[in-house]
Amino acid sequence: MTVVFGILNVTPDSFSDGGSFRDVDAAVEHALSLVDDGADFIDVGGESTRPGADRVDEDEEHERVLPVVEALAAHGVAVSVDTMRASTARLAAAAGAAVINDVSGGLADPDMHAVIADTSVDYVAMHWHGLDHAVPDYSNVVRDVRGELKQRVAELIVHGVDPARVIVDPGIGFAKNAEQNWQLLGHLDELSSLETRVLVGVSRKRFLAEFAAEGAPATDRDPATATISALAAQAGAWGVRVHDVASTRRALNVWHAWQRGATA
Ligand code: PMM
Repeated sequence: MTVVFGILNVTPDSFSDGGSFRDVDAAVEHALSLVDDGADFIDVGGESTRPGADRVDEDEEHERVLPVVEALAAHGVAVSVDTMRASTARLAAAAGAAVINDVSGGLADPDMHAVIADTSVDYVAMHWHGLDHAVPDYSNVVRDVRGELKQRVAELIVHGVDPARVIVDPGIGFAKNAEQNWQLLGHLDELSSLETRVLVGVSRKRFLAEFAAEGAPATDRDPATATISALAAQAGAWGVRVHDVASTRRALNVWHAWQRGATA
């Protein structure tokens, strides 16, 4: 069954304003409701990845993320940490995280791959082209993204990381326009030939606005997100990363029933 990562942003505009006990409680409560909805992992992020967003100070990121990781691990929840910093990855692994989700694939911090090699966590290497998300001149977006992800996996192997611990992610919406996002989704199966697991994150992203009512809040993009989750599963994705776990889990259950019918 396809794995679901439920998104838990511990940034000041969400649950946390710097790690006070009450904020940790609120974050844990929300995470547990996502687990109830069917999340397999809770993906804790203390730094916005929006284009041009200011980097969060290192200590600040640690203060936001680590108490939540510890609390969730104590509840027996499988935790992923969305970070581009090797220091955060190291401390998060020590605090009980099972996965490090690095949107930069190791490009933002030269120490990241060595830290991953030193720990036993699984590692998501996402396709990334810098903090500003500027769209490069791809010759063929599917081939280029696949090629760059292959390079990230090769670098991890050189550092001594078993590729069985690596998950690649095409980085939908990161340095890609809507048409390029659709090309990557439509050719998702081509990433399978990298022989790693594949994760896909489209949740509430801007290119889904056309499938929601005009001017509607981002939550209106959840049906489109859930549909893509099922289609990604069909294309061989190992996991999806979403805000609204309940609707994606239902869509995946439908896909699963369809699969059972197909193989009966
Ligand atoms: N997208 C965002 C943040 N982290 N991680 C992975 N692995 N894949 C993604 O597509 C991804 C990510 C940005 O989305 P958000 O700001 O809505 O969380």
